Order: sequence, then C-alpha cells, then structure tokens
Amino acid sequence: MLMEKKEKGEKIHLTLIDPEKSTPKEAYEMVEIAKRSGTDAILVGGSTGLYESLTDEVVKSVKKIGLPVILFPGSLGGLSRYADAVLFIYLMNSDNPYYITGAQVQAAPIVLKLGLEYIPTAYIIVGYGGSAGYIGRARPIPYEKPEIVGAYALAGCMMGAKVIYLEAGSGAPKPVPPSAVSLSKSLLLKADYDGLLVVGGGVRSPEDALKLSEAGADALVTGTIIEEDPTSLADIISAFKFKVLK
Ligand code: 1GP
Repeated sequence: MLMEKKEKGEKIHLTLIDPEKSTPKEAYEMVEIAKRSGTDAILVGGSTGLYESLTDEVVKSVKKIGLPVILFPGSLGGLSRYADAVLFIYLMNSDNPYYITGAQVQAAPIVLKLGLEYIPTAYIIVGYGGSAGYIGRARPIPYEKPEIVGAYALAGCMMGAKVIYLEAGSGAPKPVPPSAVSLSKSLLLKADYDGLLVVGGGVRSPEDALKLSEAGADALVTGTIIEEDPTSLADIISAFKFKVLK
C-alpha cells in the first residue's frame, strides 16, 4: 500500500501510537482523529514497557479504524499477530550488535510464525535520539554532519533496506535537518533506491513538515503531536503532502 502511493508520486504520513503511553481506547480515539486528519497508516511501537499482550490489545483496537497497522518494535514485546506488517528494524548506528543483528535473530522465527509481512528497515538515529537512541545504544549522528547521515542511508540501501528511517527521536527538540534528508535522497536516487525514505522525530509544525517534504522525504512519522495537540495534525499532514495550508 505504501509503495503504491510512492509510485503514484504521493507523500505518506504515518501516525505512531505507543502502547505504553495509551490505553486501547485512547489509541482508538487518537487514530480516529489521525484518519480524519489524513494519515495513511498507523505505526504501533515504543522503546520501553511493551509485552505481546499489551501490543495485541492496542493493535486490535486501532485496526477497527480500517487503516493499515504496521509494527515498529523496539523489542520482541512489540510483535503482534494482529498487525498487517512489521518494520524489521536494524539500528545501523548502534554500538551494540544486539540491536543490529541480535534481536533480529530472536525475532525472525517469531515473525515467520505470526505470519507477518516484514519490511527490512535501516534505522538511523540523528542528534537527540530520545528513548530509541538511549535504549538502542546508538551513537547518534551530529545534526551538523549531513554527510554521515547520507553515508548511512546509502549503506542501508546497499544492505537491502526497503525503508530507510532517519530518526531524531520521539519528542526531539528539532527534527532531522532537511540538509541531511536532501543529501540522503540524492545519494539514494543515484543508487537507484526503490524503497521509502522515512523521517520522524520532533516534527511539531507545518513548516517543519514542509521543509522535510521539500528535502525529499517520502514519508513522515509523527507521534507526540497526536498526544499533545491533535488539532494541529491535519495542517502538518497537509503541509507534508503539499496541500494548501488553511
Ligand atoms: C518516533 O519519529 C517518531 O519514532 C515520532 O516522533 O513523537 O517526536 O513525533 P515524535
């Protein structure tokens, strides 16, 4: 579904729901708003506090809204048979091999057993990093080093990722710099990358969203905004999709 949108030249917005922070009912209500605001799919995941039955309950609840639900697991507890797919993440700039191949070896047989579609995802943490960076023992790439972000993105492409996810961390004080996104995009185009360039973390305004879109992000992930200021989500999504701002 997401690739079809990209092939049609459409931008994609994903709403992140963290089962540790929201009950199934709260998650349902947030996803209803997100759908009305123009989001295309739901990511369910988080860095701490997840176990399978908790993830199951939130996935089952938000699935009722009718959007694709994709897992964004920070641990094995973030897997659920009720989702449509899973971002099969390797945290490229972790200093601990557990987050690059260790958790993946534990997860792979489970993903197969649960019958989940898996999407190889190169996860690259920039700047602040938040809980994902801390828990994943990332060595975050400095904001002012777009060339390093670009090199990681290109390596992700060459290692077979179908999603390259540039992450500033949930609640980051500022998003991934647009210069890092545009450099990554130009390198990926040269390498004939046919997957998605996804950006997330710290996006709070239509202006942030527009800059990342212009820089070449195929998809934007937001999480905090739906928890803290749901009325502003529609404008952020419209800006990212180049629709006229109100
Ligand atoms: C986290 O990038 C996402 O993986 C969302 O970040 O909560 O800052 O929107 P925010």
